[in-house]
Amino acid sequence: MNGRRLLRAAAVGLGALGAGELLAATRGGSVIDGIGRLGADIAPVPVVEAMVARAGRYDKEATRAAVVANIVAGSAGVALLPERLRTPAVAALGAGASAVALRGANRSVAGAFGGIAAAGVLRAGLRRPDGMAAGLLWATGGVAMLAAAETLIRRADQRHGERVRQLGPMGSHVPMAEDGLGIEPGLSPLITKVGRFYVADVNSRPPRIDPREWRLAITGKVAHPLRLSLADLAEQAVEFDAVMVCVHNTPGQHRAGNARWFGVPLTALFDHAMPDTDATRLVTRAVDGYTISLDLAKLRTGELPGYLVIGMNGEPLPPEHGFPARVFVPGIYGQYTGAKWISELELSDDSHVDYWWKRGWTNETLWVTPQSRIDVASPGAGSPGKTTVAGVAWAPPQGVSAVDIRVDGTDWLPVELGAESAPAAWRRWRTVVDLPPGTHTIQARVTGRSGEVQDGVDRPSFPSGPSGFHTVTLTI
Ligand SMILES: Nc1nc2c(c(=O)[nH]1)N[C@H]1C(S)=C(S)[C@@H](COP(=O)(O)O)O[C@H]1N2
Ligand SMILES: [Mo]
Repeated sequence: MNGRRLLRAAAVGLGALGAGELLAATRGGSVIDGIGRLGADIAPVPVVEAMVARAGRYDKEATRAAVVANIVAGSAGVALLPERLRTPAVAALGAGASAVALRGANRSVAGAFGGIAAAGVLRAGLRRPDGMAAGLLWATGGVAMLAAAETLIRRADQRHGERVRQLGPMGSHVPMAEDGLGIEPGLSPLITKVGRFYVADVNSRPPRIDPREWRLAITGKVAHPLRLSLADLAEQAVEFDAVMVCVHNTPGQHRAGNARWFGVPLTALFDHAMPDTDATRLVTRAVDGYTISLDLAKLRTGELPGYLVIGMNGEPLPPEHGFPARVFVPGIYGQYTGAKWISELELSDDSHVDYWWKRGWTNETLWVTPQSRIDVASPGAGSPGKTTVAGVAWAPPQGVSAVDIRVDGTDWLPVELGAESAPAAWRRWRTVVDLPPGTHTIQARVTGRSGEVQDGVDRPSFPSGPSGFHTVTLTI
């Protein structure tokens, strides 16, 4: 086996994947997304953690690129097999790709056909005699078809996004009250705009759910199972401000956003559905197969102040943030707070096993620990020593009572706090410090109203949430 043949087989793999993906994309499906989701579902925790840390906000693009690279490498691998094993190997790849295309977020029969088509093209392509010119054709054809497929899928996503926006306002459009800190360049706004709000989930792309057909099903151990439309829910919804934080938000990162949410208190839904006395957990189940469950008794007493959310910043939930509905408990990390793209709220006993529990994450609901982020550390224009330091801090659900900063590890100094829009929301802060010429480190810490002071010990997200201080370095 020479290198040229391997290269050519890889090129054929790219062409075959392009053909299959394009076929799937004509119906809004995707073989690549299906395989990517399988990867997210089975990757060991260290691999997931490394991916989150390295790929940052481009994790979805990185996943798709990894899928393409693996398919291409796999195709070359097939060419290494003895002739009699190639057909079974390609058939197995095709069957696998079809099966996973049936389980992704936008699972579709077209996706399954795409997997079969890709396998057929791969087998035929590998049979053809060698030739670098042909290889080049396969590769360029493959890239062109992948690009065309990507365009089709993006268009389908855009059309869906527009249909969602056209549903009209979800919540009031009352502007956010000023917090008294005015305009400070670089400081996060009180409300994080959609588009700037982090997106974290196990899918390559959000599921497209048709609002006309969607109903929220409340099932399981209840006296009155319910099926509610978006309009039914909107009638009972209230607005609240809260920060949502991913467990992967190590100090200084932007996997946290503050929004004005519109949702139905879960207690109101329980009043209608009437859970049985032996129901102990609320399982939030999403159309993508993701589940996370919450302690029912704590939801009912308000210790976990949960909502079924249908609006964000006055609009319907955007597809990437869970349209049509998600469960959110302010103060609980995103991974534990409830699913996006809810299909069902099931009242259950303790037998349910959540998505992340199987992967070694704790089955205790993880509270967000208080965190402060430094957004601005900029020397004054005229007098470089006068340095403005500003940022945001959160300690949901009770709220922030103080933020301090320290320079070069010396004493903690209190800063000015912006007004609080709600205890569960983030709060902005600002101060000006005099710094002598040289290089300095600045750290921030928040104290919560519960008395909890931000923990300065650096810990990674896994297994029980991150800690540490955000530290920035600047030179005067
Ligand atoms: N259905 C579903 N819901 C989900 C997830 C998911 O992968 N699937 N990810 C969770 C995680 S880890 C976080 S941090 C939040 C992120 O919400 P956002 O993307 O709107 O910021 O959604 C949560 N809900
Ligand atoms: Mo997350």
